[in-house]
Amino acid sequence: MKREAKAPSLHVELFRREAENPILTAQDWPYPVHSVFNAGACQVGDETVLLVRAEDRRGHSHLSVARSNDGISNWQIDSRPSFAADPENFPEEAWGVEDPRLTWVEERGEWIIAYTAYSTSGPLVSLAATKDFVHFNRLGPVMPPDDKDAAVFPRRFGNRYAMIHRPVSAGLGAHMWLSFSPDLRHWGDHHILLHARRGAWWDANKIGLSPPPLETAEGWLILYHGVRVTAGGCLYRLGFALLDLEDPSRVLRRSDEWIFAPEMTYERQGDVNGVVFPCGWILDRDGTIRMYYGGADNCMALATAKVSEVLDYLRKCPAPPDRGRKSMTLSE
Ligand code: BMA
Repeated sequence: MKREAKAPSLHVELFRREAENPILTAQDWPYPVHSVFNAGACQVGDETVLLVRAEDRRGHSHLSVARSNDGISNWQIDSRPSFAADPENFPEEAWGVEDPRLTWVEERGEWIIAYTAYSTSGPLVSLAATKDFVHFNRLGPVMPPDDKDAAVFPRRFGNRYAMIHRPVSAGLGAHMWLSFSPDLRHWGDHHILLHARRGAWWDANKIGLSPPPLETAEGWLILYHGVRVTAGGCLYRLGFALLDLEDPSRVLRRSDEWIFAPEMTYERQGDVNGVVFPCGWILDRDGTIRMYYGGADNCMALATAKVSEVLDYLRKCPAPPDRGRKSMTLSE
């Protein structure tokens, strides 16, 4: 794919695109796939590991492990699907597995993968665990359809794990919810976390968590995608929120403006035009956030930001009016 320079903008851009973008395409795969996008990401020692969604020519997706020392180039990609759908044992994976989010859970000594299992009744949230990205242990489906865009927090609150996810209610929008579990298997105490806005807003029609929550000194950093339905199709853009560290149901800040949007050809044109879709990010020791994102449901790209600049920006963002759990009800 042709490389291109980014057009100048008068906005302050928090994320800078990698010059080598797109960093991974279907042509890099060691076996035939149609497209690669929406990878989960983590750092394992000296290696960056991506768990990449690869779509085949049936339209079904599986997950492929790709490893690199610099997180940009020389990817070593597993020679066959690393995590393939297993519909015989897990019927909810009938139409594939998609969009993984990886969370290192220190007390368990393993990564918890939240992914979309595409069942014949619609997409739902499933969890799996791995210690090495070679062996995967499924915990099974944890939310019924339609539900996706899920990630587990890296630590418990009190005795309970917490997960953000995105159920869809017919005709009433698609909002981000927070749920709790004693064991990662049984989830409850569901309540709404962030609403999709309405009307002209960039995040009017649907919102969903993008990468897993990132712990910072000032709160859980949340990057989410907002969808606006236009005459030309859906536009997927990104915004920030900040949650209270000890009570993640308290939303401290939310950006009014989108902070990243499809601009480059590899984001504007693909199987689904106008999509930037990160499922993974890595915070490096020097304070750099590496955001790995799918471009136009077609390729993988990378953009970086300084976490200090992101937090400076969020400090200037408004505290949402529906801040705090007390003001929210299940019937909202
Ligand atoms: C969402 C998800 C993503 C996809 C995006 C744009 O609903 O299914 O996997 O990248 O739509 O098509």
